[in-house]
Amino acid sequence: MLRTLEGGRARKPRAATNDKLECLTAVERKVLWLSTWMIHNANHLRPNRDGLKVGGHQASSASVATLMTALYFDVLRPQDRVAVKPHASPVFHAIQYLLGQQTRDKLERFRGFGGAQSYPSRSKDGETVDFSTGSVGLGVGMTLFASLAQDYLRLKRLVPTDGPPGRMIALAGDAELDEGNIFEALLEGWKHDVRNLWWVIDYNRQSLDAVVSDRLFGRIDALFEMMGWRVVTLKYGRLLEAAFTRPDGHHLREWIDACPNSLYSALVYKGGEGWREHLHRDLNRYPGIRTILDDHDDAALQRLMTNLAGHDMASVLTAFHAVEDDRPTCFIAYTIKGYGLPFAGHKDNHAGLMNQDQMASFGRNMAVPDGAEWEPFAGLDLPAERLAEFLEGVPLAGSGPRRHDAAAVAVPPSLPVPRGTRLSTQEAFGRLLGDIGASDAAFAAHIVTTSPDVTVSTNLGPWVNRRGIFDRAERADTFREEHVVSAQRWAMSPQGQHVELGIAESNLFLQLAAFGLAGPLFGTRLLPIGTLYDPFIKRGLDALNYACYQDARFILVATPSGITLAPEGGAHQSVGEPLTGMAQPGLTAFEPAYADELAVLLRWAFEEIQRETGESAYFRLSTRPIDQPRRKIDPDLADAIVAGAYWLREPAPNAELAIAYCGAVAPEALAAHQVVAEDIPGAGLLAITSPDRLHRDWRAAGTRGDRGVAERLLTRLRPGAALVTVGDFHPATLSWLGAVAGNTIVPLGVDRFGQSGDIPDLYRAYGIDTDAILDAAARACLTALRQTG
Ligand SMILES: Cc1ncc(C[n+]2csc(CCOP(=O)(O)OP(=O)(O)O)c2C)c(N)n1
Ligand SMILES: [Mg+2]
Repeated sequence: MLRTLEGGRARKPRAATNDKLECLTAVERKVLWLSTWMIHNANHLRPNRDGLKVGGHQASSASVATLMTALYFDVLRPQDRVAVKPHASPVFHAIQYLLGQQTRDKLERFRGFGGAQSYPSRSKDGETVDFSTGSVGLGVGMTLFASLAQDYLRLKRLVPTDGPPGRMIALAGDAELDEGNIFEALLEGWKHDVRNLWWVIDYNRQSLDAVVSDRLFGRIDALFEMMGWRVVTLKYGRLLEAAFTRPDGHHLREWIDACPNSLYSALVYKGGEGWREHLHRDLNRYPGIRTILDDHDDAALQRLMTNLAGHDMASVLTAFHAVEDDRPTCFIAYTIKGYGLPFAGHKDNHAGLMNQDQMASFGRNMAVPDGAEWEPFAGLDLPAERLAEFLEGVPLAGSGPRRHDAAAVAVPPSLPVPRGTRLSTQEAFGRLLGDIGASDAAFAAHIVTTSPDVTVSTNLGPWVNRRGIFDRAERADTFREEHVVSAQRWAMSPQGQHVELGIAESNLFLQLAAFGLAGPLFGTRLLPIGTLYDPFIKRGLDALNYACYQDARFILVATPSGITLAPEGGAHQSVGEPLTGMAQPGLTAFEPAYADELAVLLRWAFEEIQRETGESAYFRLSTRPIDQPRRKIDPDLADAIVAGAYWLREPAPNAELAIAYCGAVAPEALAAHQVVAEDIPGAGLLAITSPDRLHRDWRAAGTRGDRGVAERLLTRLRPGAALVTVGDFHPATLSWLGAVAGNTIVPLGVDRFGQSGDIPDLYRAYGIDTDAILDAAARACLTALRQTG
């Protein structure tokens, strides 16, 4: 149901000058044309080699042409950052083209290789895209966490604060509000009192398949207001508002307000005749309505009845400019999906494309001459010089690069290895970070940690005790003030360097994405570290993928992991995450066994996340305390640890067997190796710190034409020698090693979960204990003998 306008309690509007309004209206027309033409060109005019529909979203684009024109050509300031709903990409590219930031060549290759991207992409489209979008809902949530990141930097004076803060703006489709991550983000944002945030909802009441339920949307205002947001509803344009003031006009308003979404959409599609029929049927008893109907021919009636505020430039500008404070604001802008196009309002229009005839007729309406389809000003009523001058004066034009080139943060040459003869990697992580927190190392000021309600149980406690929790306001640690003894000191202040999040893992990844883009977005780099339980990576996996896709840089510490957290049991055990770590572009995965390895890797990660061609890093850690090797790590060993593997026990030349282990199963591998070595004295024991790096290097070696790390290590064995791999993860994580140098492999690992127990029971049940390794070694040796003689 179309709802009644509840105007925002914003300030007195500033009227746009007529001159500006004329220019913006002309530009809007061109934006609509170019976005439509770009899609048409890609689908109908470009050679098609594979017979696939190219696609593009003409209807979704038309829906936001007014809103985006208003934003990009008038409202946005250089410091503002925007996430555009994914399927409005053509509108975005058209806008950048008119601003001189996008080439015609790329528009012509829209959705083609190297062309303008189907969905706005930071990494593929470059500079002009502030936040990538594609998976609906995530771009919207991202703006909220970017706003928090901006507050974090400004409150600490890590960025200049003489200028005003940027507004973080999302242009969202209405159906994006179906995504749970939006609500998770809203609640988190309320807790952190986020500011400078605008969500502009393209309220066309249509999703991909359907017209949106009337009842669902009855609650939007209340929801945002409950979270402390201002809600500004842009419902009717000036034509309709004028009609409502005519005699009996209020009946027209009531009729539209009560009109179900599906009927309104269907009538938009049918046009003037359809409106007339329904209005005659329902409102004929009011003379004023009969006069309105008589005054409008079908075309004019269609114009009137579709005159929603989201397509009315003056109304849109008034609403945007009226908001001058930093309160988060949700604009609900009523629009029509496919506005101005032949399939406007049709429920099946999401993937609809205009055919050649429709496009030709649209071109005639737009007065675009044949051959001038890409011309920026062709067919517009205003002189080209006036428009060019207008474009030059747009606040965004000529404002310099949108991305900051933030200085790198120097990382110390080494991190002190936590002391102790028996340690778990999780404990080592806690101590490493605690030591950094206690030090006065300059780089520590750039570290920010965050965790979804597992700060203490992932061992961030020592760090937080040193560095405090971030909050906009100073808040005392009540337990401490009341002298209640606790190991955790939780004072909150703007100086705090830990952002405590609620349990939603999706928020964790969006927060890491925002912190991880602090350099390019705001001008100062942060070194973000997020901790969570390894299996719950899956809960936020799409947001993690989203963060990596936009090349945000952060360190993810997933702990505890695997069945090694034995008594914790089933639902907390992770199996496939190392494969995720290998398969996720933009993320390098590590699973060290020892504290000294972790110290080397964490230091490396602080640099890696700052390298231009670097990646984010994922550490899979364990709560299992194990005996630590007594050794000093020399530079060669450090390099090998980073490269992914080294011989913990060197094999004899041409050895017949090696055991390769990764992570917390090191004691079982060592024990098995000791037994095996009695029969096969030259057997090797390979420590693997990163299946991911090893695998990548193996593939890259083929292209480089050298042997690569894994092959160089394994060719120390005799050709076809037996190899047993073992780890607390899916066996596929390492089974590929058999192919590197043609070894006879028996991969051990975990392929189920769901059992509590202690480590001996579980390792036995899942076949990764010492006996299982010995059995596998015997089998591998027998097979190797049979195969290679
Ligand atoms: C997570 C996710 N699920 C599904 C899709 C496929 N999809 C793309 S657009 C869309 C509907 C969007 O509707 P709305 O947000 O209202 O946009 P508009 O009406 O403006 O096209 C869907 C389901 C997607 N992009 N991301
Ligand atoms: Mg919609």
